[in-house]
Amino acid sequence: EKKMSIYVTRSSMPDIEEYIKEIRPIFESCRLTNMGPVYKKMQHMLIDYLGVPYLSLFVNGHMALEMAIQALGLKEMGEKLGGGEVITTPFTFVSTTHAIVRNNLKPVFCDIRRSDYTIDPEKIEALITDKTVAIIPVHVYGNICDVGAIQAIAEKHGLKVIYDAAHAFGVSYRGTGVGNFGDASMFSFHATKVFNTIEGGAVAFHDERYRRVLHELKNFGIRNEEDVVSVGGNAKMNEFCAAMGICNLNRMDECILKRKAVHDRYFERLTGIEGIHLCELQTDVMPNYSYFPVYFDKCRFGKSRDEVYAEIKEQEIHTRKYFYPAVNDMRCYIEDYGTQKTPVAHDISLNILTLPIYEELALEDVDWICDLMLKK
Ligand code: T4K
Repeated sequence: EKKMSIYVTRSSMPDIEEYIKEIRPIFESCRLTNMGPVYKKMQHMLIDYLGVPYLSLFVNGHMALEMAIQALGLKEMGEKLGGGEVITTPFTFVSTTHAIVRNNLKPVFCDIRRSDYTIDPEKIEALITDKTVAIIPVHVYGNICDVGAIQAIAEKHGLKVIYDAAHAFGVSYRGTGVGNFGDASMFSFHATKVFNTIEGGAVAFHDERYRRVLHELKNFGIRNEEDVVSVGGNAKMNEFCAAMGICNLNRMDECILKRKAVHDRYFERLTGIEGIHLCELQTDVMPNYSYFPVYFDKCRFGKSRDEVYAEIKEQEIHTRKYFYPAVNDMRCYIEDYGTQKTPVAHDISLNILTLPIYEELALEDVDWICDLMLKK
């Protein structure tokens, strides 16, 4: 019997009737966008769910990050210094680096830790110069960075911290929502994420001053009909996306539990296999099971990451090499950067594979994927 294709993820979908119920008032009122009532309702629900003081919703995670950088004034700080630098990691989706560069800032790539693939705090200080304005670390795969160490470095050197929390929706550390760390955190609500609004994103922050700034930046800098105060763009979340968010947020806990079952099954099947390294759950952290990365050591496992990827793709199992190439090795960055200075990120990007994980993935399919991978 031919099996269906399995992809690295599959969007979480609410019941269609429930979505229709949420969008009916939008049809009736003809209020489709520009921070309408559905936007506001979802914003409040999310502030509650994420346990953050302030949250601004965006058209996607990328624009949320670009505008968080803008709101914090990093570009202007950089210009005063004759070109600002931002310390970040190359082991991420390219969006993180693009957001920095598109703000006329220079990314400075710091290496990552082997344990959880987040920025290595011990390597940050050596990269700080008199042009450094901020650190933009990534809670990659939903793993929380060493927020305490990063905060201490930032305070010592007077730097801003913006977290790319695109993968970390709903993750918390000892009961504190991940969006509370640093000056701001960006979340992505893309279709492929644990929580989706089709396309969408948000910036969480705790300084009330950023509320109006972000609100204006994503709406052309308009304060009121006759007053435009900044050179903003257009990055508002529309009402249909917000309605999708409301439906999906109602199912969040159930969705995370189902992901946990998939995660636990992979763990059970792959723990202790020679040459396979799994990402341990972090202590005191409530995870969201957003990705399931596996590191392959070809010498010990017998097959390389690329061999496993190709072999199981033949069976219509589409894993992904998140994140390969490392950003500093991408065509648009390699000339100026390259991975020589970030050997750990380089090695991880060459040998890591993210396996399918989503709510609807059957445990029998997890077993099947493991059987195929482990076949000698
Ligand atoms: N920072 C980080 C660390 C990020 O990971 C991301 C996004 C961002 C910033 C920026 O946030 P956004 O601006 O995107 O909100 C995907 C996503 O497009 C992207 O959101 C995500 N990271 C990245 C890690 O993955 P691709 O190029 O791998 O997507 P694609 O189209 O190949 O989709 C992957 C699989 O997902 C498909 O094989 C099937 C499934 N899928 C895809 C779509 C589009 C669905 O089930 N439903 C869908 O609608 O980038």
